[in-house]
Amino acid sequence: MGAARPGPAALEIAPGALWQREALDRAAQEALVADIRAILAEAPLFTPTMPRTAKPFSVRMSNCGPLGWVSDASGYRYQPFHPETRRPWPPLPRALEALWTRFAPGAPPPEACLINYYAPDARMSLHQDRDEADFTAPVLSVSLGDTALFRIGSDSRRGATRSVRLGSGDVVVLGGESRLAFHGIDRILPGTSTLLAEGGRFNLTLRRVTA
Ligand code: MD3
Ligand code: FE
Repeated sequence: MGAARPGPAALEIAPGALWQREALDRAAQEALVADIRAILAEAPLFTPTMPRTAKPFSVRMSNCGPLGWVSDASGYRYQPFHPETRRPWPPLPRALEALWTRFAPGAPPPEACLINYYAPDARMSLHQDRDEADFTAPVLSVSLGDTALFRIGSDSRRGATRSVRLGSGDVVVLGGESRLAFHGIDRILPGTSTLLAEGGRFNLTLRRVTA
């Protein structure tokens, strides 16, 4: 926050992955956080577990939109209801639909928004997102709160990777070849944003799930 950053042009951080720094100003970030808090009041953060090992994720999650991503003993999947309350996910806020129109013009409407919350010590190991039936639509990521050290490689786990610091208000559009790229969050840089009173970071990913 605060410090000047280079201009409005998107940077291609991997083939097809466009990083738009400070796409959202402070007021837009605050409005989105208010939307997220209202969603979490209806669909609380839950702690997903790994299918094989039952090990808990350090990231806590919720969703909005018709479908939500969950992980538990039965595996990874999209489903239309919260795993604990069994209630339908809250609808997608209009502001997120507008971001999709702005950054993924022409793509079919998003069906899921995964909400990831990173406490200062949370991380996400290198993985691919391949639980969707449609890989032609991009994934759109919005970062809110503390800066994260994000790593992205290629569609091979052994390929070279590049790291970038995702700040609050940054948007990344993962399309084309990058849609199946390995990626993860190596760490959160605590105390780098004043957006969230509790600290840490929200990441929102808008996704098309069905073909
Ligand atoms: C590259 N989230 O939810 S966002 C995830 O910051 C996830 O919470 C991270 O990886 C986070 O699955 C990274 C950037 C991102 C999101 C989706 C992608 C990069 C991606 C899908 C395909 C390729
Ligand atoms: Fe991912």
